[in-house]
This record gives sequence, C-alpha cells and structure tokens, in this order.
Amino acid sequence: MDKQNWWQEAVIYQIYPRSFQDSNGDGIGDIKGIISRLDYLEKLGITGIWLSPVYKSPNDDNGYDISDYESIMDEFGTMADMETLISEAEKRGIKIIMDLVVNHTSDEHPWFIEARKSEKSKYRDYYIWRDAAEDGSLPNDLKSLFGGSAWQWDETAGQYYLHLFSKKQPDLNWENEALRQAVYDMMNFWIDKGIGGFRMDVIDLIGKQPDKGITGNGPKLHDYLKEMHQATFGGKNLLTVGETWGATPKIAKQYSNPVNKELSMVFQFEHIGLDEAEGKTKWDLIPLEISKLKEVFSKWQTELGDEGWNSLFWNNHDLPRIVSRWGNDKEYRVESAKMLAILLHMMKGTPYIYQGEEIGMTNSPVTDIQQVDDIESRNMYYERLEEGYSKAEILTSINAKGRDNARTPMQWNAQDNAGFTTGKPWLALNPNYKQINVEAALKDKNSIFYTYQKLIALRKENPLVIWGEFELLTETEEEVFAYVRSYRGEKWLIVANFSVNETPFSTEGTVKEILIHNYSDGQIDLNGSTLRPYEAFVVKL
Ligand code: TEU
Ligand code: CA
Repeated sequence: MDKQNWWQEAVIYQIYPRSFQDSNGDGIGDIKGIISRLDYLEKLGITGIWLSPVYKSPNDDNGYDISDYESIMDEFGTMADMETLISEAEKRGIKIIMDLVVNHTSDEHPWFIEARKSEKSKYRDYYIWRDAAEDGSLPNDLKSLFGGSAWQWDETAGQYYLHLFSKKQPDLNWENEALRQAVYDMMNFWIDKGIGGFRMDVIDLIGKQPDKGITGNGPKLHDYLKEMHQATFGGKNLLTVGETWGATPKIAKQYSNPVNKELSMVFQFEHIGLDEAEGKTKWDLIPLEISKLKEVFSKWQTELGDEGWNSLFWNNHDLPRIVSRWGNDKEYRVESAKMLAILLHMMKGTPYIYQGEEIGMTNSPVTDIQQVDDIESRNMYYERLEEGYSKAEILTSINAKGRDNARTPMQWNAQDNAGFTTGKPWLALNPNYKQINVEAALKDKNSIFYTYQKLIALRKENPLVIWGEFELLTETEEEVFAYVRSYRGEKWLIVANFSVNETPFSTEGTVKEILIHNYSDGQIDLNGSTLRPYEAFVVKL
C-alpha cells in the first residue's frame, strides 16, 4: 500500500449543513454559518470536512434528493459562498469532501421531468422504467428502503419507475452511457473547484439489476467505478469513500486496493448492525454483545492488510448518537463518550467524527410522531401502525434508532436555541443544550472535546497510529476491549472498559508512558488492576 496519501493521515469531520450553524435567522443552517465555525474545527484539528448535500433540492430527504447538482440550495447560500467555504477551509488545512448522490436524483431534476414526458426523450433511459405486468400489477416485489414498493406508477409516462428510496428519488440507470458521462462531467465540475474528494452515497447500489431482484453489489458495479475513477478523480489524489452497506472485507478490498483503481476506502456497516435482531430491521432492537463488537472490529482491522484501507466511524446523519447507543448518556456520559472515542481513534484507518460527537451530544427523544421530521422514521411509523404495532412501541424504536437523533441542531452555547439560530429552528433542539454545548466544552479542560483534540494530535504526531499493526488481546473479561498497535519496535496498548461496572484487567508489560486517559487521576497498573466504569487509556509499553 502506498504510504503517501494525505487521506490516510486525515481526520474527517462530517457536517450536516441544515443543522450546523444558521447565519441569517431563518432557522436553517447554511454555508456562511459553516464558514463562521471553521476556526473551531481548526482548533479541533480535523483536516477534512465531509459536507452532506448542499445542492438544489426539494428536500424530500433533506438534500439527498437533488434537482440540480451544479447549484446550491437557496437556503444554504450561493455558489460564491461555496467557493469561499472551499478557500477558507483550505487556508486552515481543511479539504472539503462533497457528498455524491448519484444512485438517484430528485423527481424534480430536469432529467426526470423530461424523461417522464416522452419515451423519445434522450433522458427517458437515464431512469429505470418498466411496464405494468399483464394484469396491471407491479413489475416485481422489490421494496423501497423507505417502505412500500420500489415501483411507482407514473401517469404521464404510462410506466412504473424504480425508486429504492422515496418516490421523489427515482433511481438512475447506470447502464446508460450518456448518463454515466453526465455524472462524470458533473464530478469534474466540482473537482475543478478545488474540492478534496467525494463521499459516495449508497454507491454499492448503482450496479443494480432490478429484474433479477439484485440491488447491492451488482455485476457491473466495479466496472462503473473503474470507469468513474479514470474519467474523474484518478491521479488527482482525492479522498473517495463509498457508502457500502453490504461490504465484507473481501468486497472492501475490491473497492479500496489501489491496484484496482476504484476508491480510497469504504464505509462498512457490520459493527452498526450488531444491535439489530437477525434477519429483521434496524428498528428491531437487541442488546449489543461486546464480544461481537470485538470480533467485527478485529476482523476489519486485520483482514484488509495492505490491500485496502479502513474508514472508522461511530456516527453519521443516519445513525443514533453513539453515547446514547453503546455508551451511557446519563451518569457516565463524559467517561463513556471519551472511552468510545479512544477505542475508535486508535485503530488503523481514517476516522470520521460526526458534528456534535466531539462534545458528547445525545439522542433527542420525542413523544409524538408530529415531532419527527425524518422521512424514514415517518414512513415506518405509519406502516407499523397498520401492521398493528402500538404507538408506544414504534416511538421506542424511533427514539433508539431514528435519524433525527443525529439531526437536531448543533449545540454551540447555553443561550436561546444553543446559538444555532436567532430564529425558529427547523428541528427542535435537544433540551440538554444548556449543559452540553461547545462553549462549556471549550472552558472545561477535561471535556470530551479535548479528548478528541488530543486523539487527533496523537495521530498527527505518531506514525504508529496510522500504519501500526493491530492485535486484539483475547484474554480479557468480555466487557474489556483491549488491543495493541505496533510499529517499528514500538508498542501501544489501548484498553477500554465497556461496562458501567468495575472490571478486572491484567496483562503483561509495564507502562512507559500514559498517552491518554479518561480518568484524570493518572496511575495505571497493568498487572492486576480494576478498571473503573467506562475507563479507557492508551499507554506506551
Ligand atoms: O443512506 C443509505 C441508506 O441506506 C439509509 O437510508 C439507511 O438505510 C438508513 O438511513 C439507515 O438508518 C444514504 C444517506 O446517508 C441517507 O441519508 C439517504 O437518505 C439515503 O442514502 C438516500 O440517499
Ligand atoms: Ca440560514
């Protein structure tokens, strides 16, 4: 594996623009708002921003339904603002990674508007159309990930079109060469603006074969990515990260082995599925088994070897807050948030921090569906009501897993609306912003923020964190996740107690230096000690 890529040493921060910082009091975060917070991000130490979509969009799925890839959503600002963001970030050593959503467009994209009008339009075949079956019924039983059939009857077209997400997100037909070329042209438009790369939304779906019921990992997927690489970012040393729900280590190597000339890395979701009941959906919860988490992470840490690269994340705009999920957002919020950060950031791969994670933001419970904005949660609510679930049951699932948990506005200070907006926020704030906010975190030298800052600094200063081998310690209590990183004769031990209880721990070796510790009173004895609730540390052996 080449060792010269900036993205292997990078730490990326994800911004969900709608919820980050409003600059004009309309209650919606915007690009000027982001620019005003770049100094904060520089202080944290991150070197890249993954910006969730800022393109023109009717917002059926908050920007993941794009109606014009080459202009900016009015609420977010202008193309000039976007160019300022790229250059202001650059001044601070931060690259902007754009969200590339090309599995589908909005149904309000001019391509789709033209496509549905006439079979003769050159855009018709940009999308996936099928006739009704003989008896008028659906082409097949493919389901949308947002509920219901994936086929929508279009009166004007006189055919069904495919939408793996909402009805307002028709799927693009990647078999059409002109469509592929149009996507590459659009990517080059952004590359020419000086961006640092792309995060590729549900990219593993573009090789779909709907008639065969194949959606993920279709037969032509990798051909398309190789073609895209060559036509756009190849040779430009950009970061490209694919969102690939179905990736195994073997598949991840196909994508990210540099010799294959596809992507830098992918987001794999195996760890994310561990609290879902087998064969059910994300809404059907089971408790997390730490042993499974260890198994999944060590598999990914060791199996890619030199033939691929990992991305590391706990959170994004689709997932509940990690401290509420696998930490403890009550008594041990600070300790457990730091524990989770230490555990993840000392692994091999490129870490991603989702906005607010660095101050330990928590899930934001709702008591009624009217408080929910997210299309996925809303669709599921009405579908399950019909299936006979109780409102209470459904709300329990939404509070645990709903996407709005991650989307409540960023908590900047203890003033009105947490300093996010002077107007009415588009989505209610988490009421805990008076305690949990950036201003308070910056004032407290023991805050979660400074743990993230320190972890980023350790990564920048120590090649071991980037390149070192990973080895899981297997002789520990179930709740203790411990591993060793080694590089050129140096060894670091990382220990994390996943339990609210005291847990015994012992291993061979002596501590040469404590590099980071989530309890402030320093002593660490490796030969027979007791870890405190959620205690975590990194030591040089
Ligand atoms: O997410 C892909 C995706 O499959 C999600 O819908 C996922 O199933 C669910 O959110 C897990 O909780 C991407 C984007 O990240 C998401 O925000 C978009 O809604 C979706 O694609 C469609 O573009
Ligand atoms: Ca605004």
